[in-house]
Amino acid sequence: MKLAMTRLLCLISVLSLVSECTAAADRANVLLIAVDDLNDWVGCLGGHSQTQTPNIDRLAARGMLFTNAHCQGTMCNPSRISLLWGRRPSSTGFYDNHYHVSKEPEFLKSHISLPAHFAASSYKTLTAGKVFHGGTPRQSQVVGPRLGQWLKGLDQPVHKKPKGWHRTWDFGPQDYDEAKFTDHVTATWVAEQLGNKHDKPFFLSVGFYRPHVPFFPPRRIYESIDNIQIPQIDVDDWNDIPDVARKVTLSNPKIPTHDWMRENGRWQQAVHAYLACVRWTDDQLGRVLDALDSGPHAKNTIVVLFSDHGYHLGEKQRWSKFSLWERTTHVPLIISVPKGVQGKSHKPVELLSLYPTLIDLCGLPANPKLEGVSLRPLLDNPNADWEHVAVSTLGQNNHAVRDQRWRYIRYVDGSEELYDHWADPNEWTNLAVEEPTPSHAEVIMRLKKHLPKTNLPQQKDKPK
Ligand SMILES: [Ca+2]
Repeated sequence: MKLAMTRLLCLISVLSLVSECTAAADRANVLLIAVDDLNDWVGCLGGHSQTQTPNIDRLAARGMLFTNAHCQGTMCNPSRISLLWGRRPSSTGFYDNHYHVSKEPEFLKSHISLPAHFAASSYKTLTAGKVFHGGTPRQSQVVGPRLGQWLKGLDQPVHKKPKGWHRTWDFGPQDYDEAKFTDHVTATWVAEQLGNKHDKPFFLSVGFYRPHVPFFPPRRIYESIDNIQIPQIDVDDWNDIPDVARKVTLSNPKIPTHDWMRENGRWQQAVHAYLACVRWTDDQLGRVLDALDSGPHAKNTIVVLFSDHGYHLGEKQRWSKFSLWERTTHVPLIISVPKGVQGKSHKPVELLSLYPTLIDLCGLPANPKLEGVSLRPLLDNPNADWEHVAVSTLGQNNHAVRDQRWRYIRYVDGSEELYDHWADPNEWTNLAVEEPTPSHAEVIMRLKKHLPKTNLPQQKDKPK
């Protein structure tokens, strides 16, 4: 009797192992697509009337489009560290672009990155292009092409630049073979992986470089767009913005000033080149989606597309990222789950939610160090009750809080801004004046409660 019981227990144990293995094999694959410096100039978000992104739009149509998604770090490195390790910049001290994860700063050694978490759960992890800023192949097992932001000997300078500008700042068409453009090479490799069979479920992360500077699209794409429309500005916009904002957002000497762009007649040309880069990247995304759809993983792959942050092209009379305004924090975010709900969610969400969302969707163990919340309730019902806001950070103790209607900004010196997106989508009228109306004061009180309580000093372990 005892022997029979032991055999039965063994059998149950073997069956449960088999069942676990089956469950693991049945797990969905993940295709995580990062686009560098893409603002909301995509068709399905309506950010610019001349943008053409048919492939981003078709991905949005088959999944959930988050129309009110925001980055946590307001430039490449802090945004990517935040979403790939699941922690706010204010909880890690990674606020700027200096600390490359390839040098493995001390803090990150005690945390598990998103791809490493998937690898620990028996996923095959693959990567190509720019996913980690200053990246580290060690976070993935299989590493594809990781070319630079521009290609020496192929990309040709377009402008003679003022001294001191960052080396990447240039814009205009390029004339070499399109198959040699960095994002084309990346897409080719990713498409090949998607056509292959893999012995385990996979986590494939891909990062497209464009529309990051230099805005260098193929000439064919550049010349397909004309009569460029530039963004609207209000010449009096800066009259009600606190002084600290000027210091925080206009003090970077490495990027062009709006005055330089205007005085040199370059505003329209830069917008033109940016639009062309967006279209070019969208073409490469199309090649990846085609490969997925015609390959063996079409029905069992979660697809995520996001940008690390937005971008100013003259809005608020400034350029690039590095601000706490909508134009910097607002990002495209699409999550397409096999057999999932299709639609749009207008709730405020954070890129910080990607890590917990993906491990939730794939049935992986939780990671107690994550600070974001899973977006699963909104993937099931885009209008579900949602008490969360989106918080973005620029340097120590400068934050923006975004809900469905308002943006509240508080800087380290206590200065504030408040914008009503229903009345003022360009954020021209700061409502956090000396004596705000009672209703505005109430909004400020409510949003203030979401400011991070922890504001660690900037990381000091700069890589050598
Ligand atoms: Ca203003």
